Amino acid sequence: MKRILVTGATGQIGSELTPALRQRYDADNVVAAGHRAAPSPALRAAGPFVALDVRDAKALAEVVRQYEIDTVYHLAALLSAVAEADPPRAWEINMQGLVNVLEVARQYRCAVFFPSSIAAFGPDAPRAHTPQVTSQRPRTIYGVTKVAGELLCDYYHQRYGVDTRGVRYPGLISHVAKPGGGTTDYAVEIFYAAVAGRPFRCPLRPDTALAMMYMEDALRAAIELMEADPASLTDRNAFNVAAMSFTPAEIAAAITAQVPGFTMTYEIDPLRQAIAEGWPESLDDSAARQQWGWQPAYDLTATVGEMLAKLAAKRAAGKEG
Ligand code: AKB
Repeated sequence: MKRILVTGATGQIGSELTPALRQRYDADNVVAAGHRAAPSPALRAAGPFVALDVRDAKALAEVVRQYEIDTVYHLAALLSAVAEADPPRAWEINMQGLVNVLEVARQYRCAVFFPSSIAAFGPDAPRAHTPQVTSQRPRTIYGVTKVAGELLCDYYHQRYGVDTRGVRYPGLISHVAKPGGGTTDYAVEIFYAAVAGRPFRCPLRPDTALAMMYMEDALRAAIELMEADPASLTDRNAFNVAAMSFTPAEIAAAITAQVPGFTMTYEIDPLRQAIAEGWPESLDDSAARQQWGWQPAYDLTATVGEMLAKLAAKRAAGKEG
C-alpha cells in the first residue's frame, strides 16, 4: 500500500485530490499538508494533517521520514495572477518548494507528481491544439516556474532515477474549493454568481477561448498517470491533458440555457486578459492518450450541469453564500 504526502492539500486541487486518494489508498496512508494551521474540520478529521511550508526543507524531510512517505503529490504553488503581484515570492514558493520536494524524493526514493499548466506556453506557441513539444516562452512568472519545474522533474528522473510524473492542466473548474488568484478563475466564479441569482462581471473579453477541465477529470488524470505502468511511458512529465475549450460568451450561453435569468457583463482586467491571450485555447493530448490511456469524461454541457446542481445543493444546505 502506498504512503502518500499531499502538499497544498487545502488548495483548489488538494481539497479534492486528498479525499480521492484517501478513498483509494485508505485515509491513514494519505498525509495532508497545508500551510494553513487550521484546515477544514473535514480534512483534519478524515486523516493525518500536518502544517507545512514547502520552503522549509528540513520540516518537509521530517514529515517524509516520520510518515514513511513513498509518493508525493506536490500541489503547493501560487497561481498566475497572484504570482504576478510578487514574482520573487512566486519563485520562492513554486521553485524552492519543488526543489525541496525533489531533493527529499531523491533521498527517500519517493515518486513525485508535479502539476504543470497551460501557463507553461507563451504567445509564440500555437494557441489551437498546442502540441506537447513546441516553443515554451511564457511571459508570466508562474509560467516560468512551470517550465522550469517540468525540466527539473525530467532532470531528477534522468540524473537520479526519481519517479517524477506530471501533466499540464488546463483551467480547472470545481465546486469544492475556490481557486485563488488564477486567470481561469472566472470559469468557477461565474457559477457562484449564477446560483446566487447575481449578475457576473467577467474579467476576460467575450471571445477569449481557453483550455479548461472539470476537476473530476483532473483528479483522475493525476491518479491514472501515477498508477501507469512505467514501461509504457516514453515521456514522464509535462503531458498535455485536454477536456474542453470555451470562451466567456460560450460558457455564459451554456449557463443561461439552464438559468434563464442569468446575465453577464464585462469588466476587463488587463493583467488577466494579457495572460489569457498567451495561453492555449486547446491542447493536443495524443501523447497522454497513447501512453497511459488518458480520456476526459466531462465536456462543457456536463460540467455546467454538474456545477449548477452541486452549488445549488450547497446553497440550499446553507454552505455557500
Ligand atoms: C491559473 O489560471 O493560474 C491556473 C492555471 C491555468 O494554471 N488555473
